[in-house]
Amino acid sequence: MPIARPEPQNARVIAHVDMDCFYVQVEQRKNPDLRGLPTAVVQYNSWKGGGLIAVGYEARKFGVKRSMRGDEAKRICPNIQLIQVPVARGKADLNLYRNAGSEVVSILATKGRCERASIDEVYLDLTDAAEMMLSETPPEVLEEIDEEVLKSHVLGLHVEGNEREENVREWLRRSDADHQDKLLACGAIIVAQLRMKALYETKFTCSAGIAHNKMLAKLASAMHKPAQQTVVPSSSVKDLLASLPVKKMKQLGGKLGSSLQTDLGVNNVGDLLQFSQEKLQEHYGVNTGTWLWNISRGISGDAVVDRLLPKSHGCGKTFPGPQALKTIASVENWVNQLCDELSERIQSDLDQNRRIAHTLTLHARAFKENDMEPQRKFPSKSCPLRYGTTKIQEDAVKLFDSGLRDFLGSQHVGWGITSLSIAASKISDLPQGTCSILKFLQGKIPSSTSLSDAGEFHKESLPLSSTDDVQSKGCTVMDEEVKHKELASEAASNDIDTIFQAKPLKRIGSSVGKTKDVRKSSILKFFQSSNSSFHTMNKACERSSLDQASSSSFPECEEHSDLEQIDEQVGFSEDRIDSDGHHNQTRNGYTWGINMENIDPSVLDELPMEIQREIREWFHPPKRANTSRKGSSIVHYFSPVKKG
Ligand code: TTP
Repeated sequence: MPIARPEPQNARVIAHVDMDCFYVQVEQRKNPDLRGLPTAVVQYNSWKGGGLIAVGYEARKFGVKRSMRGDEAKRICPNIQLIQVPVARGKADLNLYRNAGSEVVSILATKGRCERASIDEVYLDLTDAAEMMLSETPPEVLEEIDEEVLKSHVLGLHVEGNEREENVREWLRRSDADHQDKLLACGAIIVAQLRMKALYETKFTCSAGIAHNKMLAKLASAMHKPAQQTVVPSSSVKDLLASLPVKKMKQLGGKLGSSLQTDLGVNNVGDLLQFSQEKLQEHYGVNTGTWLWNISRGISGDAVVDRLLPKSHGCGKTFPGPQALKTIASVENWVNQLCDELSERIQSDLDQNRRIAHTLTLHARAFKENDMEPQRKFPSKSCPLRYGTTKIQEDAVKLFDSGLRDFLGSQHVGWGITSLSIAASKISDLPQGTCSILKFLQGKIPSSTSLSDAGEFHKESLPLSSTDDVQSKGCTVMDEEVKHKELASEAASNDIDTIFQAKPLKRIGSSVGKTKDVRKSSILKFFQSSNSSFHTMNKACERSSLDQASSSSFPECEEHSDLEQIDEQVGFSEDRIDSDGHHNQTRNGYTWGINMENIDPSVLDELPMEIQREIREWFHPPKRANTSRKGSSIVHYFSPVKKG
């Protein structure tokens, strides 16, 4: 459900940056011989040449589209190069693309708050950088303006033929412009610099939208692609929305958008202007009604959330048509493979980013033979997540069993599974203070060098209790051919913050004037002069996964049936953000702590003194447990408590 938030009082400069035909670019960088050739990336599935998931711009000229199969693409573009997505564990392996996305994010994140919205797109809040540029080196004092900036599309600006760049230059340097437009002009310069930097350092092009809020920036970034940027001055918003079909607007693609069309006769977002706020609230409730009223005026207060890491990890696989899974054994086989991947990814997240996931969710799509109640869907099921591949596999299989029981009800009929996915969500930072304990344990384990080597400890120390209220609605319904992007998005690379997050954000200062030095370096020129010396910057992720064989009782699972909400809540897709612009789930909603009551003193006493001290210092005031429970394992000692 969209959330209505008023715009902050002071004008912001927000950019949405989206990579161009991203997987194709990654493959072209890997194999420079592909550059300039019509290219598409296909899902490994060999049926009719596999499904296209990314289409390069050269291939688009021939009419090749993402919805096509490889065979069809070959028919209309015989020279097309079809590159298969790497495969691991019998399914697509997106690590190459995740890591490539991280490279770009690290560059884009240097000028302001950065929210990674999917595997290949980010939002940037450039307000501070733009304000600083405006006060120190406003566009009107720049001797020269970079060609890449002059190629910007400024909505509402009348441009013709050769005068285009001149008109843009004038617009950027208007001394009589209002403060908002001046900020946007600075934003355009900053974004062009970032895009150029990304190109030179990663060899990837991207497109961008620059506006006063996320909604408008996102709309704008898709308007001129590839390798271009579009600016949305406030004065152009009305015209932009007047001709924007409702279905093109994020959050209006589904039922709400359909209802607007059928119930209110609204086809374009601007058509909403004819309805009063009260009328819209009457139809859709106070929040959604207000949100609709706002968006029809280009108002959207969503904040750019500082987040470079995904809020969940997910992986899935589809089994279309005859490939449907029809036996428990075949389902278990796939569940195990998906869990293996998920376990590796969350372990890597823990090792590299010190983040733990708390909820495991399984979702499936299923059918029944001779279905008497076709409306009944396979319910998504969640439970607290226990670390360790074997445990995750056990729990996921139990979630599946539970879902299947509910799905079949009392019917004894044949069934088939056409898609399976699992997700780890409710990710939070590891509590402070655990570090030295981990180090201690590492030291105790011969030849251990990574956090994962202390796996037994972390696995046991991770939250296993179900005391946290499970809010996550589970996993995205992942169709590998159709929703591959979301799947990828949910699980973007984990090595981002170890490489970049610690970097202080660089400010734009007087160096802005240097734009004249790169006048000859527009993105077009890059392509003209580019040679084949592309180098791969991918950083191999150190990965490890530890299998945990110890048994434990199966945690209660939770059912989620509202799939629309599920789709919205998982992954890099827009977060729930509270009125202060904070991310509800992992930052402000709760923090993990340790319940001293649950720590068995006899175990505590076995730890070295400095570790004991550290554990005791976690608590204010330190409180010696006096409620030890005989026979309880270390699993219970560090169970999470929810702080009010
Ligand atoms: P997009 O940004 O939607 O598309 P794109 O980058 O390929 O092309 P454009 O220049 O038009 O933005 O998706 C980013 C990557 O995500 C894309 O390269 C491949 C992957 N993806 C899928 O695997 N399946 C999908 O259905 C979509 C939409 C994307």
